[in-house]
Amino acid sequence: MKKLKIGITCYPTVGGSGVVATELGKLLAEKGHEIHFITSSIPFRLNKIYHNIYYHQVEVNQYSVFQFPPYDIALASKMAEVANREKLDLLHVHYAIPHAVCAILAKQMAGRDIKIVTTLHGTDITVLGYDPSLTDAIKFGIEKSDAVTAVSSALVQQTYEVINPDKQIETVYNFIDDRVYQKTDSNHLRAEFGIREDEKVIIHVSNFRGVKRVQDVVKTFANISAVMPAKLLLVGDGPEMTIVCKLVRQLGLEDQVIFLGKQENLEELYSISDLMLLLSEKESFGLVALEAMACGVPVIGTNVGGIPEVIEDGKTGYTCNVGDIGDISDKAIRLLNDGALHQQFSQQSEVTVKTKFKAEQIVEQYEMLYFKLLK
Ligand code: GMT
Repeated sequence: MKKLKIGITCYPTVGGSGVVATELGKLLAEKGHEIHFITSSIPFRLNKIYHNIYYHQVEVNQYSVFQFPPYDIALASKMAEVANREKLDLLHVHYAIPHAVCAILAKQMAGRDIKIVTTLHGTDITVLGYDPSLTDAIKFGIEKSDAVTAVSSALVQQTYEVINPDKQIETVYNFIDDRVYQKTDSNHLRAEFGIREDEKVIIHVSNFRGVKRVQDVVKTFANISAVMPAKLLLVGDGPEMTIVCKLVRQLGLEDQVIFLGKQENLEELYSISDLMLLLSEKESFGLVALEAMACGVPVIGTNVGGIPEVIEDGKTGYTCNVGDIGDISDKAIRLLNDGALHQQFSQQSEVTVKTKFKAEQIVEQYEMLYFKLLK
């Protein structure tokens, strides 16, 4: 199979879209392709040296006349420069705005028929798609890309509803590296965090934005801990943190809730957890749910966006209505109280990650798409 030269652009510092883009680049490199990350800083998941992964930094001119430094122009220029110098076959951009539009500009600047693949990740459509100052640019980015993918069928559907592009959009699910995300022996952490043997551990991981409804997680946990000994691990940080801390105090849960802030090596935290709660009001996929499932942790999520495509209701976890704290709590308590059911959900979660979301299969799906475009 021909080895390709692929430029990848993503947000390198935060969020699942950057994680998926970087993991994809790493796995493509392992298959022998040459990968060029064109980003504003080194993607944080690019944590080891690969002989065939290159990093090209986008530098933005801060000249005093600019009220807003022109990042988009700098990115497009860098993409065009790298595309020509390295003779890239294609640019794969993650997140529509501004990356897809920059890639189209770069293609024109480079003067070569370089192919553009755009992957939609969620908020680029479900939040930015409703902003009239961006809708037309998103539509343009989608329609002028050579191929467009979205991380769930729900996101494909929403893109047609919100943006109405004249373009075929293919679902390509997210994946995780199951060499990293698997049950590990991190039991020592329980004692270090002061978690007793008889306590159940509930985990939530997010960027603490309003859309994640972290307060619902705390309210659900209050109901759980009223009937069984339990601890809640809150992992991540963001705008809602102050309000969440206040709620924890109001509910008198300070001794049961452990705020961990941003963390790496999440597999160690998942491995001491019994249940994940992902109660977002918008979620195109829910990468953290997949990470938890890979470590054998069942997830209760909301039935919005792509979450029901990740969590099989009644098999690997449950899906509930947004804000229905009563139903979510009942299901959590039932699952945590029933050892046999929990074990069944836990095993099925691992199987689902290894089958429906198998990394090799998904990387192959992207490769097939690339080869089809370059035929
Ligand atoms: O969850 C976020 O707010 C971050 C956002 C991002 O752009 O990285 O995540 C989106 O992309 C992830 C990777 O495809 C998905 O797993 C998340 O579900 C999606 N977030 C939302 O749709 C809110």
